[in-house]
Amino acid sequence: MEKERYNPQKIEPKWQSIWQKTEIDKAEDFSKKPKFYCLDMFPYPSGEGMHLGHVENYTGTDIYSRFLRMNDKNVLHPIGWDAFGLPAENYAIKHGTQPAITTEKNIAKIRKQCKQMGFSYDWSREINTTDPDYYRWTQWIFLLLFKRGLAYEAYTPINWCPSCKTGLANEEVVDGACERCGTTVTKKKLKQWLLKITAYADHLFSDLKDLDWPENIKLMQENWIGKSKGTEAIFKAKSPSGEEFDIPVFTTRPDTLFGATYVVLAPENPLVNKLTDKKYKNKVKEYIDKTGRETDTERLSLEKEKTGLFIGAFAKNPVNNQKIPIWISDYVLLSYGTGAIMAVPAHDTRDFQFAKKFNLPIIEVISPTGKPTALNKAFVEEGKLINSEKFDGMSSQKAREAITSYLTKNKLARKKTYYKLRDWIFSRQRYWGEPIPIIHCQKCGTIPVPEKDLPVKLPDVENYQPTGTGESPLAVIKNWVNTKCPKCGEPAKRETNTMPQWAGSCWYFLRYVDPNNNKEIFDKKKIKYWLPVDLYVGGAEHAVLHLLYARFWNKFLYDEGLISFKEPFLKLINQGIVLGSDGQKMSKSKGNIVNPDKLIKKYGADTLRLYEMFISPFEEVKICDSKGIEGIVRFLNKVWDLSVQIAVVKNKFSKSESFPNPLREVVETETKRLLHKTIKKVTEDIEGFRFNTAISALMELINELIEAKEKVKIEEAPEMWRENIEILLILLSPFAPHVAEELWQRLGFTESIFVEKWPSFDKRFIKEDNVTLVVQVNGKVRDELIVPIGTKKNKASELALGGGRVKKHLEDKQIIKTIYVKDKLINIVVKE
Ligand code: ANZ
Ligand code: ZN
Repeated sequence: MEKERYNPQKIEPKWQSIWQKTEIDKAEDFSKKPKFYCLDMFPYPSGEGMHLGHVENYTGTDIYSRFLRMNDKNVLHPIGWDAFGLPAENYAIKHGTQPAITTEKNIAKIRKQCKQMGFSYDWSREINTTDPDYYRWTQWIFLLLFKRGLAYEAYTPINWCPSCKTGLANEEVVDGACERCGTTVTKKKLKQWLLKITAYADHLFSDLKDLDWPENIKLMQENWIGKSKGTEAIFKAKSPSGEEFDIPVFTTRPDTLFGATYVVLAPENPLVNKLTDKKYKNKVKEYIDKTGRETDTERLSLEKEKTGLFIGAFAKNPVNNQKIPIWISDYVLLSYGTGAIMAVPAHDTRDFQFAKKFNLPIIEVISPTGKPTALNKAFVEEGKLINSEKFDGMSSQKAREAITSYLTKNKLARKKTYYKLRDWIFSRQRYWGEPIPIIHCQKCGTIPVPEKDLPVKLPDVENYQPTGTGESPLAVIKNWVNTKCPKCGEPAKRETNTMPQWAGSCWYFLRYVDPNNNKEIFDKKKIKYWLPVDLYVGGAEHAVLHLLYARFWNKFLYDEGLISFKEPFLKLINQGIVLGSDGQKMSKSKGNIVNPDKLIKKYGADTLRLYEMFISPFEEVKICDSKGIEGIVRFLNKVWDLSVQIAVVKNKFSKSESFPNPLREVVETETKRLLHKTIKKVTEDIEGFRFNTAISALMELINELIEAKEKVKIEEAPEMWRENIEILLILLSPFAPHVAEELWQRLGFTESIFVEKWPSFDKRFIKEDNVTLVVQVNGKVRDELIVPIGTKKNKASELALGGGRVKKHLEDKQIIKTIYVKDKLINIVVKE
């Protein structure tokens, strides 16, 4: 009979449909077993389908979920589609196909791929952010935010992408360019919806410390939120007409107050109008118009040539009543602190550049030694105070406190914390997003759509082209826009802006526990059982976008009493990025894209899974040259062949004495030891997401077993061989579920391998890395001890003295010293 070869194309679809039918991966609400919520960042279903980064992410969590289920956990491992956003819309503009239709097609494609990969999702919980039954609740949360004053409209200059023709959130502007298309972002004044994420700045910042997240992600969020503790000081100013105004300035360096030689207002600061002298008004207006188009990044740049104007007014430095001029300059932002600064050119780089250019006085007040130096650039570090009257000689740190409290007594200062975080610009002038459920009535103003009228469905349109005027394509659908005011019943108009692509993902992890509920957003009891998410895995590119927004909504829903946890994702792991064989990012233009479909077709999903997990540690960069894949193929063939051979031996010669093979006992002991070592290794490696080393342990195991077969035939020790192969298959099953399941069945099991218990290892079989230590008393060998390699002297002598055989040689004798030769001997020297 010809040997049957491993054929993934045959067995993989078979098991996928069986798992589908038996619903083996279903998560059970309220099960008594301990729950574990293992979440993937859900994909955007693009026309390209899955890429290798998805495969990597989802294989990792699939291994982990399968492993936990076999360890008797009730695992929630769901998937869904984050399907609103620009690509579907841009596709529609190009091809005229409705985004809803393209999206449906793309979802079908990626869903199929997920199934082909054998991912053990609970498919009964699938969600889609563009489904009205889903976005109804996104709109519902928006209305709740609106009711609490956390969603508001403002007419402000916003980031505008001239290519996407839409406003952008600050988080979507990367180095001055649009996060999506790379076009340089400009400013545009538009009426916008904003979410008051700043109300949560404090909690978003401080709660980070308890999260088991990669440090770099936490740091990025910290920097983005930008907590800054400092002092707000009042500079009294007089307008040309003699009116008095307070100019509050925010500074993190109140120790430098005596060096403040002028004040700078942001050009847009309302005080500018009040303080500017008549004869400067025209120039000031010109300057404001010119700078109004610049982005914050440009304005703060150290490379940018400083510009500015004196406005003809003066202020008083609160520490010494010095009269100092008031200027305006674009390097001061309206949106940060108080929109005004005290300029200390000696100790701040921008102020130094500005003072040099406009010939303003520079007074050194901090020196490294406490003595004046020759400044040729700003000295920005801390030091000792000089030129600061009674504070001279103090350290910066002390002086910050002392000067602040001195001014506070005179009501001229207070301690203050500011955040860099800005409110979230939440409206987009595009079609393919959730409609903002608001109605504008001439009489009643801004009126929320009543809850019973949700969802506000996206109407079909013919033209998806953004207008570029700042209106969404929805604005021209007259029969949709024109509606009645829910309050007074008079004709009114719908809000035509849509929500940003991040809206749906702000809360999707909550919906998975109750995806079909059409009475309420979710059943609180189910939330209580499943949440928070125990493990969240996805790409690091979401550090300050999705991950910040989702934390914000979670905190809001917590405050509303809808959920009882302040943080949604307890542990976060980022998979490493997958690069092409040339070590470059995969892209069409470079022609280095490796398509998972092709690999599945050629090698099967199990091989692809193992291959991606084997290339490098999970969190590290992976270079995908598909050379290593042949090694995986060989490995699976070995497992296949050995299992099939064992499967056909039907205990014929069990423990047979007719084969007195002298090697049998030795081989049995050796393989047992290796088996248990492998159980330990694979278990611990899966727990630590070290899939690559787990796989190499399995490879080592199969190689050793094949060698052992040369010494002891299967017929000679069928029980040993069965035990070996059964455990090997169980250990392999989370990584390569199809082949493990198939071979399990061939071994004669009628139940799925995934209902098996994960094996535990027996310590006794695991050879520790020990050495024999000779124990001497006065140079004579009296005992031997087995100790771990590298045992320290203290521990060794403690063990040596405790042993009964040594004790009797020590009785009544005084120990003078012990000599220790690590890993060899210990000699106890006593007085005879
Ligand atoms: C005087 C001073 C002296 C400053 C010195 C620094 C060094 P962070 O840490 O980022 O919060 N600042 C305050 N508001 C500003 C605004 N709206 N636009 C531009 N700059 C502004 O930075 C706080 C510092 O940034 C403040 O401390 C202020 O300059 C400047 F030797 O005040 B400092
Ligand atoms: Zn009305």
